[in-house]
Amino acid sequence: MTEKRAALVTGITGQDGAYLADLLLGKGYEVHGLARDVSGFDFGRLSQSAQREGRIHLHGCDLTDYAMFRNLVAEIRPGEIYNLAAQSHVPTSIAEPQVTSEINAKAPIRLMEAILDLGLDGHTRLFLAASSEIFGEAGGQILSEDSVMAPRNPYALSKYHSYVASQKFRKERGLFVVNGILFNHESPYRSPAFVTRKITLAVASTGNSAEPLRLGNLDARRDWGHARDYVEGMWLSLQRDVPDDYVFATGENHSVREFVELAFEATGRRVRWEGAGKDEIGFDADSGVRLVEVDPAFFRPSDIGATVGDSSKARAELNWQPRTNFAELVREMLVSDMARNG
Ligand code: NDP
Ligand code: GDR
Repeated sequence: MTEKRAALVTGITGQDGAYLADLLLGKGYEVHGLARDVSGFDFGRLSQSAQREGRIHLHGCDLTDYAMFRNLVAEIRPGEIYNLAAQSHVPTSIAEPQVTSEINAKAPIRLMEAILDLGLDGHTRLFLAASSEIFGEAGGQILSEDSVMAPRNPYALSKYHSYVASQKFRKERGLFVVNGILFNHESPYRSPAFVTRKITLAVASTGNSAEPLRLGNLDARRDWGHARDYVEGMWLSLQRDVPDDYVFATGENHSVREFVELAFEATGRRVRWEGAGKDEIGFDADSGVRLVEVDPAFFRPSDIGATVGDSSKARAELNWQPRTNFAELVREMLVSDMARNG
């Protein structure tokens, strides 16, 4: 019998952790998952076969506890590590830049050092979750691996730090490390701290008399894909003979406003907008009930106006492509939240 390949996924309790664990189990990996509190891992997020087989080995470990983390890597000797753990919320990074830097920048660097110190560099391939935030404001320009990077908040800076450091580890020390430069990707497992899930949760739970949904910048545009498609890209990127960096994106963007409109449309309501800026209000076009209000508390000091990515390198070299379009994504998230409400 061939030995199972072992994979270690940090951030297993997060959105991408669930999809990636499922994908790896389906491919026959021995999956080890790490998070601060693994008791929060929801097995209900896995496909039924993965649940039945109960194959995930969970390890409670804070990434800032370097000694414990290093020991786990030494013990598991994973062939693949997917470093998904992060403080991933941009506004929180402004309030907590130091914590963000510890987890998003320093921990991946320590992880790369650990792989080398343990002599695992010929054995272990590492995927790092980089972000389209590293480009900063690009004025709607289509972004590829070669685009100028100008991070503009502590989250973006922390991801840029680890991205630059990893290129040194790859070029100068021979480490097999890949950056996935991930554009926004969403799913029913997205935390409500992010705008898409905030919208679908609210739309799924509001009747006509409920409180309006309060949002910030309605005109922000994002290249939104589905997390399920992006974790496939992560896996593909570690199967190549030579490590490299890849943009994962759909190539089109949509505004927060469009997301709101589609979500309400899926429940049979049409939004009529009135006013502008912080005074803009979204009414139910039929009943006149207030559905959406703008709340300046959700405005960001240096928000990025629009992102759109060019994933042609991943498409050509990895044979990767996003399978879920924007309308399908909104609908899947909404239907899932409506089902949860019974
Ligand atoms: P989530 O925020 O859903 O998950 C983050 C994970 O990191 C959680 O499991 C969390 O655990 C864990 N974590 C946070 N702090 C620590 C710590 N100190 N020690 C150990 N684990 C910790 O993120 P996503 O799944 O959405 O994203 C995965 C990765 O991809 C992240 O690195 C993110 O920055 C990056 N990314 C995501 C994009 C997206 O659109 N989703 C786009 C670009 C990049 P806990 O449950 O305890 O909080
Ligand atoms: P983002 O995602 O910052 O792009 O980071 P988020 O969903 O938080 O914001 C997207 C856009 O929506 C605007 N917005 C609001 N955002 C939130 N959270 N809440 C609101 O009420 C609201 N109203 C409008 C924001 O201003 C912004 O323009 C995500 C994370 O997954 C990062 O970890 C990842 O690196 C990037 O995507 C790529």
